[in-house]
Amino acid sequence: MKFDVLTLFPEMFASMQASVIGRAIQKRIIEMNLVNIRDFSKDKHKKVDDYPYGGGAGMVMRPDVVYDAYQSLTDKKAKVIYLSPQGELLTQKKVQELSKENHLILLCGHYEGIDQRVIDEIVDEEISIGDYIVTGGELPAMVLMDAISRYVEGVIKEEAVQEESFVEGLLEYPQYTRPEIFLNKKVPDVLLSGHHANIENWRKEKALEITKRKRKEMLKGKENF
Ligand code: 4G4
Repeated sequence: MKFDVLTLFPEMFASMQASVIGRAIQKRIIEMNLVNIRDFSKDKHKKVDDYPYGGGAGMVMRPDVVYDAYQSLTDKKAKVIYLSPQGELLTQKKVQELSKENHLILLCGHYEGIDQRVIDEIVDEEISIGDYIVTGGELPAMVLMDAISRYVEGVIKEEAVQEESFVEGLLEYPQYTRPEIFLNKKVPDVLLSGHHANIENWRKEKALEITKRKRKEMLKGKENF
């Protein structure tokens, strides 16, 4: 999977080099190409934003600079995703769908966003990672890349991805590791029993119980559970 990222703050993506995604990048399973939108400003002060027509607070990213940054990428078939609070809410289903692409271009906005004309011209999908605002599209882009990368072969153990579908549509069952007794609390006996069918049943029950307690609305239309 190749990600091209159009951003004013390429340094923010250094944190992707750590942990699981960092290893996938080293293994060349994931490629992250950072393009600094500011490099495409023709202004002597490298300006990329300007006042909004019609007035109002804040600044808007200029369409010509963003367009030139996009045009510097040569793959015109790659899907372009704009991370924005107005986008379609990201779901695990959407993440899985996007993981089937070979190449994605992620467009990160700042200030009050980007001039609508260039969005209409180059963006295929507008995605939001949740109903809240952050200062730029970079953190949402990193969330999206991380979530997608987990589905790319070789990034994480296949069992780990499959375990999630075992309790699909439910919250996760609780996890335990050593020591067997911690602060006078013992690990549930069934998990030490080695009885795989009982363990599976216990985990399904717990997943259901936790979902009922924390996220009742997730069970709507699943009354057979
Ligand atoms: C585009 C337009 C995404 C990008 C406006 C981006 C939240 C999300 C931004 C803005 C973002 C999200 C500055 C309002 C950058 N905030 N929920 N901010 N704003 O996915």
